[in-house]
Formats: sequence, C-alpha cells, structure tokens
Amino acid sequence: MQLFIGNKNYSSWSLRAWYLMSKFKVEFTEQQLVLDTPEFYSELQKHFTVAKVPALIDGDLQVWDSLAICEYINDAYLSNAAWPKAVALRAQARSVSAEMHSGFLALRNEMPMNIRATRNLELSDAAKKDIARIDEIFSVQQKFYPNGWLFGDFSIADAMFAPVVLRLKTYQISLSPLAQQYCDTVIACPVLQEWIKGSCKETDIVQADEAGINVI
Ligand SMILES: N[C@@H](CCC(=O)N[C@@H](CS)C(=O)NCC(=O)O)C(=O)O
Repeated sequence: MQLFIGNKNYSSWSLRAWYLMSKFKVEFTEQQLVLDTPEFYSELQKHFTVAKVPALIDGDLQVWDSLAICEYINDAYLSNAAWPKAVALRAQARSVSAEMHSGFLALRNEMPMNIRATRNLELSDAAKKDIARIDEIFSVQQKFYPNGWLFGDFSIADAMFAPVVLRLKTYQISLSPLAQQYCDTVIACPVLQEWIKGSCKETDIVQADEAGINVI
C-alpha cells in the first residue's frame, strides 16, 4: 500500500491519513512529493484523476481525500477500531470530524500549517470564532476523557484535528486549560513527534503557507 503525502511541514491533509495509519501500525510505503512543484502534479497524475494529497493506492484501488482514506483504512484494515464502539459516541465523533472536514475555513486560510515556525498573527473575527468552537470541542471532550483522546481511545476524530493542534501551537493561540490539556496530549504522542521531526528536516518553503511574523 502506498500513501502519497506532501511536505510534512505544510500538508495538513496529508498528516491526517499518515497519522491514522501510523498510529494503528498499518503497513504502508510513504511516497513524499514536494507541494507546488511540476513533479508533484506529474507523479500524482500517473495514478490519480485528482492531483491532491493525501492519496492512497492499495492494489488496484485508488482512494483520495483524507477522510475517505481514514474511512477506508478503518473498514479494510481495522475492523472499525478507528471509530468509537458505541453508536452514539461514533455519531458524535463523526459529527466533529465532518465539521472539521467541511468547516473552519477562516482558520485554515489565515493559519496555514507550518510546523517548524513560531509566529505572531493578527486574526479576523471569523478565525477567532473558529478557534472558540475548536476550544469548545476540545474542552467538552476533555471533561469526559481527562488527559485522553477526544473520544477516549484514539480515533479518526483525533487524526482529523491533529493539524489544527499544530496550527494553534505555531501561532501561539491561548486556549482554555482543558483545551490546552488536549493539545498537550496530542503533541506528546510519539507517532506525531515522528511527523514533526520529519517536518523539521525539510527545507522547502511554500510561500503561500507562510503567514505571520516570526517570534524571535
Ligand atoms: N479535501 C482534500 C484536500 C486535499 C488537498 O487540498 N491537499 C493539498 C495539500 S495539503 C493539495 O494537494 N494541494 C495541491 C493543489 O491543490 O494543487 C483532503 O481532505 O484530502
């Protein structure tokens, strides 16, 4: 199985699929492509109709889109272990994952994932509203699962929110204590640390994803 990903420093969507597969120890070969280069598009176009990462090849099957890959891995390799077992919890985990996948546009536009950096940034009211909602999701779930993952055990929901946790760190966003507690759990995860280490070794700059002013 081959997982195509972009730059570890910048590719938030790639991180979700990579994190889920790595955390559950699903075997795959990592195929890394540098965003915004001719090779990125030419290589992906050899295999996929949509030239975006993450994208997965499993035998004859192509799966693209981060959430679709997570769902496929859950169905094909994990016997549903990547969602909570209880139906009601599963519905909630799917709700926040879908909310992340389709929303938070202001936050995503204004706060690109840039793991290596520490930046100051002026945010719009829309981005502040997105952060308040994320804080609410994290802190409500921490009340149920102190120092734990969003729904107790690690799930697709945690993979979906991992890039946001890293964005909050880069732009030094103040959170409520419970939301910060969740972020600390995510950042301390050894599997996520592996991705972070990879991102720190990269040297390519994607100008479109550079926002804010460096903190000295
Ligand atoms: N909805 C997709 C979005 C994927 C996406 O936009 N990926 C970015 C990299 S983080 C990409 O491939 N950009 C290249 C381009 O749009 O040309 C997903 O969840 O996987």
